[in-house]
Amino acid sequence: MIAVTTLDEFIIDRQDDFPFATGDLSRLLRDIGFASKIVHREVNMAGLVDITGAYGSENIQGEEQQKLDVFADEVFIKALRHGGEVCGIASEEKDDFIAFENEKSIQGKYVLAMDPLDGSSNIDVNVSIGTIFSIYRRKTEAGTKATMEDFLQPGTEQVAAGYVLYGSSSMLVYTTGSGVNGFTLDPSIGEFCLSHPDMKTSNDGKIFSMNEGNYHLSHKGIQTYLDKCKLEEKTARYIGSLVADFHRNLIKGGVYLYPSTSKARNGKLRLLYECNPLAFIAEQAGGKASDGYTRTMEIEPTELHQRCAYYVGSKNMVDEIEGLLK
Ligand code: P6P
Repeated sequence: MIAVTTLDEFIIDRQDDFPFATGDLSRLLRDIGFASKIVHREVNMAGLVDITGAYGSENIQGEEQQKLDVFADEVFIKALRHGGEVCGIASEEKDDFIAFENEKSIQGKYVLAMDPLDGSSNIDVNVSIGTIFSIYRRKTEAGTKATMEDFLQPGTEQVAAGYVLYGSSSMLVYTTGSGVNGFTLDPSIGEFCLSHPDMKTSNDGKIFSMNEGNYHLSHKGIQTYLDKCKLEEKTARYIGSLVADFHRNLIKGGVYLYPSTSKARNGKLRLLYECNPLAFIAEQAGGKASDGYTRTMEIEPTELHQRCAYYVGSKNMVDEIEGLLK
């Protein structure tokens, strides 16, 4: 029997690194791991059970909700409400944030922002999809209902962030500000096991990831950067699923670009539950994330679902993009 470190063991071991940790964040991370296993199971059955068809209703993004979107949203909300560690949740699938009122949750020290199933348009074509989450300490007093103030915090205030990638295998990758660690789900024992300790990304990379259908809609500096990538014979890789593209580039080196365009003035990606959590991971792994002018984690949020341009990955590549935009 090979010795494996499960996610739960790792979280508890690392809790000792935080002398004042009361275990609340540890329990919250374990609740996220638990909910991820349930979503993993449904994602892996998607082809078999009639839950891949479009759900019919639309979310705030005006996108048709795939049934798995709704399922994942409900699984995480139920698990976190039951766990009682968060007093509120902001979700891509919900127009407004949820402020829990039950006796335990209203005392919760944290709030969570999430995209429960990003890239869900890829579900019925069997492309990897992912969950992205971001955790903050609440600003308002424990025992009161969460308010918008608890959610509109810059990314620098995150206490933890991570993602789950439902791919050829399911992985959970997270940081609490002391490095990045990756866990692979072993379905035979139902545990996420430490498979990628202390993940680091290279300063440079050969991979650039962008929907080049937006080339002519993008800033001249972005066009120059893309032209340069081709002259340098870099590799174009774009799956159309942020978590999958981000994860590949984190491991192999590379940069993901979603610029603001003449059609989408503020880009497409969401600051709170897509850009900030992955920016935290990227920086903790030695990479960088910005909107081309400002460090992503220093952008002051003003709306729950606000969008921002996003360049994330190998530091030197993001630096080069910023140089061309300035
Ligand atoms: P486009 C999926 O909808 C998503 O939010 C990301 O996962 C993905 O990288 C991006 O949008 C794809 O957008 O405009 O290239 O189809």
